Amino acid sequence: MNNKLYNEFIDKKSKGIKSFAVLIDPDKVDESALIKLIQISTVAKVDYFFVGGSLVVSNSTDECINTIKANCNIPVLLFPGAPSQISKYADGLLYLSLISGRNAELLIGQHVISAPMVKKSGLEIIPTGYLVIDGGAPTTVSYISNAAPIPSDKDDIAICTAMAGEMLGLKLIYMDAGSGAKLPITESMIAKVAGNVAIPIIVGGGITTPEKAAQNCKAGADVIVIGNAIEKDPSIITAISNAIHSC
Ligand code: 1GP
Repeated sequence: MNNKLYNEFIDKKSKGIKSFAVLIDPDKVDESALIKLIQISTVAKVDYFFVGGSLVVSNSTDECINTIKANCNIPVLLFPGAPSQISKYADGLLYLSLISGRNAELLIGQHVISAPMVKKSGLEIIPTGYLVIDGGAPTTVSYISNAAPIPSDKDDIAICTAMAGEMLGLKLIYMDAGSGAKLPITESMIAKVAGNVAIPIIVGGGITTPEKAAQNCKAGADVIVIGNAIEKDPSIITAISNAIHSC
């Protein structure tokens, strides 16, 4: 298995270079909207496309990724809510374990069931500790995961969870307030987690402005993920990308 994407994450972190990932839910874009999104993202120098969601009901993940691959060179990482969303056409897989929850299925159960299929996919697998943080409203991820999120003001729980994930050998930490969160994760929590683990940190959920994206980077996020706000207005990609890359 190659480690190209992960080595890039590590290299960028060591140089303090921040990245921007545009999250695409295959259920929510048709082909012409997707092509427009790809064009804007290419010009804006978006670093990654994350593809997936807590609940993807259409069967269009392969098609979505093939459209991306046919139209740009931006790497595609799967961000799956379930093994059914795995596509061999992507470049890598965020192999998520929901370490903030206590639902054994999302910690290890689904991984066991899908292990042969995941291995056969040939994807670059990046073991990722997934922390869901309370974003002020029930989100799809909090409902589907059937697991309590970390309270937004309990920085210590987030720190200890991320530390445990790192010591278990996970290679990335993904702090997520959930798609469309009313309250994005606080800079205080991001900074404290970043101060206690050495692995790269992805932050997403409810980020809607360039200012917030930049503040999150300054607090210690290495990758900012935005989905919802871009679905509403893809033209914000440019300003957000500039803000992140100026940090
Ligand atoms: C959700 O982190 C992502 O899992 C992105 O959230 O859709 O709110 O940007 P938004």
